Amino acid sequence: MDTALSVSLLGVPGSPYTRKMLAVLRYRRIPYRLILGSHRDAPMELPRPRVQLLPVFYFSTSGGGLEAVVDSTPIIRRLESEHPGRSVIPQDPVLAFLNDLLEDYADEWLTKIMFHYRWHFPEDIKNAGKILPLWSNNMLSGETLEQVSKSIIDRQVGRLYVVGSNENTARIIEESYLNYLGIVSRHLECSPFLLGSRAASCDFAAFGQLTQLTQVDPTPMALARDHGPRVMAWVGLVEDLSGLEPDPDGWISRDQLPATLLQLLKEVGRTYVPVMLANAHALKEGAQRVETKVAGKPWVQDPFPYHGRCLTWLREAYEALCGEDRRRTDEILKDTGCDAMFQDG
Ligand SMILES: N[C@@H](CCC(=O)N[C@@H](CS)C(=O)NCC(=O)O)C(=O)O
Repeated sequence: MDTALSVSLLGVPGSPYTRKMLAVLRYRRIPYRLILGSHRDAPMELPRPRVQLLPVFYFSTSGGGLEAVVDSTPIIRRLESEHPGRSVIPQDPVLAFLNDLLEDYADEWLTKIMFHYRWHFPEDIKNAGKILPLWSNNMLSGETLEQVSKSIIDRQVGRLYVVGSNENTARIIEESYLNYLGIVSRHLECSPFLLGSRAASCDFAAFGQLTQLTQVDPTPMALARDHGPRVMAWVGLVEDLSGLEPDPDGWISRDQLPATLLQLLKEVGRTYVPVMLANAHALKEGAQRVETKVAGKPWVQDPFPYHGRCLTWLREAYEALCGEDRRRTDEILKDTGCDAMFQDG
């Protein structure tokens, strides 16, 4: 397979992170080749990644070979250095930091909402059980589809606990989706993207999860239609931003953040922050369970080592802010609840 001329990646339409990366590649006008499928469908000659996640990117190595890389957030930063222009990372260090935070919130909290709705209610389970196997092989016979559907449902419903979706947390997750739809709808009334008139990586991260929530799974799709049609429409727009000409001055000003962005940061501080902090605490103590409260309601889940690493990366980004940048960041985060992540380290 000729992988030299373009970026090659392996992924499927039902993977929010695959959708995130495809939208980044289109917006950035980076030629790419999508190999449709999961790990078991990957061509034999391609290397395997260390962790079996989607999407997998295949990058050329200096020795003329290929390396298989996963994890969308660092891949976006790598693409920035290898393909200049049409950047999705704001230059202002304060905005770049807010972008990191909002990208991680989308990747790690919105995905809880996505996975919860996909595998919690019977109608959604039935829908995903049919569509996901067909997205891997659309010529499955009806009989095989029944079998594959059953096994994927058993596996994924059995993994709800991984994202922290359980009877204790279901209402918290559902409430946070409605809050998110409300805040982002109001934001989009005044701004095309989260950080201004040009798209940032945090937009693409949100877009990835929202492709599933607003276009695939029936329950969250109906909620988006009723409570966030503007968000639903935005997802259709962000899918292909290849024609958008980014204005060099299109980022919001660090000194005039829209009120709706502060509301979104408060929502981040209300949900994702206590869970990330409690997770880090559980990992440090070697505890069996993460236990905390979100808006006064109990949140219980298994510890998740990857989230511990996300928190470390965010803290490193915060520590790298100097002088006036740090001061302004602190001012923005104050009263959002997000400040707790950077005081506790
Ligand atoms: N942090 C990773 C997360 C990637 C991820 O979780 N991918 C999902 C599909 S969207 C996956 O491969 N999950 C493993 C599985 O379903 O077995 C990223 O940003 O790329």
